[in-house]
Amino acid sequence: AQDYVKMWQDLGINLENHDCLLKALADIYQQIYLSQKNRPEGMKYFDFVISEAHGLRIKELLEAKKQGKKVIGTFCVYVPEEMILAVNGICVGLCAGAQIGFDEAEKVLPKNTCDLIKAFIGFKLTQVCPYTESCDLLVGETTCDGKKKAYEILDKLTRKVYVMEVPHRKTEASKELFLKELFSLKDRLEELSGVKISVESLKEGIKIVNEKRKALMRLENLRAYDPAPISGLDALLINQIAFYDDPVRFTQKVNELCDELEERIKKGIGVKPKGTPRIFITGCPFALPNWKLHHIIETSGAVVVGEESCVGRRYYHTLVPENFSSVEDGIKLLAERYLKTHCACFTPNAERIEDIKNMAKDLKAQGVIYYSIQFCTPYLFEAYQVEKEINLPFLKIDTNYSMEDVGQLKTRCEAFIETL
Ligand code: BJ8
Repeated sequence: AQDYVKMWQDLGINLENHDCLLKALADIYQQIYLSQKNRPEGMKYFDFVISEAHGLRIKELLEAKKQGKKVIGTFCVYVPEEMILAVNGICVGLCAGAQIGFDEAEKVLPKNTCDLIKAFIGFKLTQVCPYTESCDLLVGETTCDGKKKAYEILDKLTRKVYVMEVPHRKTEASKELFLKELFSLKDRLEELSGVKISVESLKEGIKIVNEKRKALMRLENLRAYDPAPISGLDALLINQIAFYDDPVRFTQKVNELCDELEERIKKGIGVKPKGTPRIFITGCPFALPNWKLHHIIETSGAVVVGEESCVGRRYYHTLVPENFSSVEDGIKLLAERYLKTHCACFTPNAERIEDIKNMAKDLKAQGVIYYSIQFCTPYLFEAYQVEKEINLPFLKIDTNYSMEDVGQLKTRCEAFIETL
């Protein structure tokens, strides 16, 4: 680990803050993840990736940078990773899921800001994230008001932010606007990397990301079995790692794990007994290391079988066609694909409700838990319509990253699960 210290120092990491973070993480991981029973063997790789999240992976990024590759950070699943790969870049998701640097963050952000935003600003202000520090460019987007305004501040702090406009409607005009934005992003990425996107490189980027999404979809489908072959916590972890691991290696490891899960299903092996109540979660994203709700549910006698979330289905929902003959056509296909993501920042957003219904049915869920991060207006508002249209027992959870309400949430989840 000694050479990591030097690496972190060179990146400008605040070693004292960073040490506290790593220690806290190791403890929580032990307590939440490693204490689970009947985990698949294939989870060993993902445990390893987590243990080396600030070590080996950062080393890989820095080595790639030495060879001229650019590292590009993103905060939202509307930013096309395929285009980043097409300029030979590396894409890393930077949303943050821990209460770090909140005192600092609250000096620059309103108190009533969602914790996801407070966390990425807090991570920056306390200099604890080697990913943020490794990035050559941070791509923000105009989704919710909080993020939009936070990127202005993040740019003051880093001078590296580029914001792409994401429309809020699904009209023809909005589609045109989004397409134009992807062309502008292409220019920015080409300028940064010195690499022009070609039909071949775009196809290659699309292929890599398609394979990753297919593997994640395969994993989701396997969660439909009873007994569930994998815990919701482990599936969540894999979905979180999808945002920063090497995509080709990651895909291979997810597929290997899925092979194992298929074997388990054949033999009737599960993480919990057959007949364990099955919970489906919908709502805000779960940025790493936000494991709170899954942990509460899975220690309350249920198993989480799926997530309609950006760390979940909204990330891997649709593939991009791989046969096109110009860069322009390829980008058009990307724009179409990305606008099939149904985030609550859009209005109207009825497709999201359809997605939730279909997923809950496919995954044989018995109850839906609606998760929103406190002060997240878009998802809090949509809860009303989702509840009205879902014909399943429904529990709404409005929480934040603190551990203060864990006892209360556990009581509510237990009571809910008992009724299923
Ligand atoms: S596509 S969900 S990743 S915008 S939780 S910061 S919405 S106040 S994260 Fe998101 Fe893209 Fe949509 Fe997905 Fe704002 Fe809500 Fe906070 Fe949120």
